[in-house]
Amino acid sequence: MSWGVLPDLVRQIGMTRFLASLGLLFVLAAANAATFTVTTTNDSGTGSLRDAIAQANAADGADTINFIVSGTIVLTSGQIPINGPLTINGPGANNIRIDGNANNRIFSIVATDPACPALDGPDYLVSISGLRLTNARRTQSNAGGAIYSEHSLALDSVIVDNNTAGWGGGVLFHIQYSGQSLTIHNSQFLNNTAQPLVATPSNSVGGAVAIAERCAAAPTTPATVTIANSVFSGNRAQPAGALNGQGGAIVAISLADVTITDTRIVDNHVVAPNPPVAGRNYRGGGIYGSAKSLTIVRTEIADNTATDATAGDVTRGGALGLINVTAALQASSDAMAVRIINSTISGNTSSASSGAMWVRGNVALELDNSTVSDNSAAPSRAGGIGFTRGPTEPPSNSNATAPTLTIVSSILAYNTNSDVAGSTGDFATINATNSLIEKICPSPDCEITVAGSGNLLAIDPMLGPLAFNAGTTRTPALLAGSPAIDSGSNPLNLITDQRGAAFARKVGPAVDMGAFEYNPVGAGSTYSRDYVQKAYVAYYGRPADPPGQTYWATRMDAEGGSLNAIIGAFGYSPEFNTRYGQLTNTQLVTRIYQQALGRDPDQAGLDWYIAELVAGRRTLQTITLDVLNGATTAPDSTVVANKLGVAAFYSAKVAAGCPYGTEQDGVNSLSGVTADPITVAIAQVVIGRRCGP
Ligand SMILES: [Ca+2]
Ligand SMILES: [Ca+2]
Repeated sequence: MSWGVLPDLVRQIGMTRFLASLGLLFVLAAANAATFTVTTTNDSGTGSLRDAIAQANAADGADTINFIVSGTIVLTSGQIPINGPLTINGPGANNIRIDGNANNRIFSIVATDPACPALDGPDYLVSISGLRLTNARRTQSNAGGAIYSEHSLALDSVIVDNNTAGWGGGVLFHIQYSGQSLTIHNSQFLNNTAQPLVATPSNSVGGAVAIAERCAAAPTTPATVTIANSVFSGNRAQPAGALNGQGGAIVAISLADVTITDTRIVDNHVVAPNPPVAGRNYRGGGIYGSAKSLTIVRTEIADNTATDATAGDVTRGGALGLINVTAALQASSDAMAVRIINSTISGNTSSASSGAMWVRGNVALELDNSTVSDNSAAPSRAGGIGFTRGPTEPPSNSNATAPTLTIVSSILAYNTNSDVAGSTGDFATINATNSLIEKICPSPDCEITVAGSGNLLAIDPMLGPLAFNAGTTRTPALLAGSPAIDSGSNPLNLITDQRGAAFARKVGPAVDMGAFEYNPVGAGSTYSRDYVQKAYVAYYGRPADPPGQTYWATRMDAEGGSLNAIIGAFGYSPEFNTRYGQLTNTQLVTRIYQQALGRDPDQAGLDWYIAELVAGRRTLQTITLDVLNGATTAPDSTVVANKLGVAAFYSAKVAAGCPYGTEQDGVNSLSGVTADPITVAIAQVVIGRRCGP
């Protein structure tokens, strides 16, 4: 064959067959990764997700899977293996659910899983976005309820909910490659559980996510875990029998560099069996573990618990358990570097000790511009942060290195019994700068001293309750007159406070202590306040809370009296994601109609709005304004007016000192209001019963 006949040959047999004849097809495939499309919600067969992934596995190179279906895919023939680089672009977590059928894992990201320490080839990246992964149950092994991965994994805009496994109820990420990464962005992990499901169970750890070395040999470095703009809520580590329970939401036992930003870790739990088993431990209601570094920024860690119903002395760390007792990692250069920046740790509980955090061994803990408040433990035990050393693992001639605490421009307050405590001889000095510590440790035996300048000790910081002060995470606001106002510092040159975006880190002459910057803004114009109230009712289905109403009214005034320019920010909130994130477009638009007008949309209106949503011309937030502005004739206009009247009544009661209650309380207050004036009177009586007439 001379080169001169090549063009003709290619024309005759086609380029693909020509290259294959030369053994070059793999080059073509690698260079032109294939795209497969899911066209059916069937579990298997042509057009199914399972078939698309099988084809991607068989094709060389990094492939892409898209969807042109929505609905639910129930996996009736087991988990789906992914053995190479792959991008799965789901149509949105509200639009498609992958259901594990309560007896399967969903994705297994591993090729051959050879015995340790062998690898199944080089690392590869699997990226998954826009899916809801639900109802998976790993009953064939301990690991990974919805996803098990031995390779780099990126999750974006996924909902992982109601999955169960021995460890990593949602996801187990196994580290074995230098440079391997796990990223979780814009996602929600809800109500996943680590609990024993197999005959030989391992410890129940990491209700939502577990991060661990695949092999027991020397830890892998570097490895990175990045979590941003996400919510972990309702997850549990729930051991039975002689198993430990650790990390209600997240457990990490590795030398990874872990970063968590702009995230809520709330209402997660470690629950000890009743009765607990001697020698077992139950730690870290939110997060437990060890890492090379753990950096937490603009994040809320709240209402997590480590609970033992018998009130025995077995639980530690309602929010966080931080541990580095590995015998080989006790030099100061091997300290686990933990930095908590612009964040709040509040309302967490351990039924024994260390309600906020339990810190053991060679850990260097630093709090920058953060607030640790309202955490609780058993009477006479530290509700705040507990420090201890104890033996190394494996045991050596000496105990583990003592942990250290540095706090900068931070607040430790309102924790039961004491804000800080240490085992005798294990912890003696807090290095503090421009910080407020209300109760250092129990008197009269306190052996902990504070070194540093600019500190306020044994003083009330005047914190408000943990609340959405118009941010996407909750903060305890500084109340007017707080000594923390303008008493802090900002060596990290932070631009904003915990709430991000519009909230400057420095307001007034100096930065405030803690995660929240006090800003004595005006209340906003009456027009803007009324409009914001209307938007709360229609979009969130509840009356505005006073700080939120003030904040958005002020911003609306700054935008020239239009909410349109900031409606996107108004509508982006964890509250919305948590309450409505799992609804379809039809359900969402219907809900807006119900909340604003107390009726379902007419079919033509519904169809039109959904088409606008799908085309990206409108968002739910702008539809909310459209629906409100369109309600100009009775009975719609009457319903809007009545709901606003009750909402204003509710907001006024709260402004006068009545607790807002839960978001659901707010929703309930308006749910019965219609065009009939009697419903307004009834709603006001119900509110008055709680708040006084
Ligand atoms: Ca492939
Ligand atoms: Ca200030």
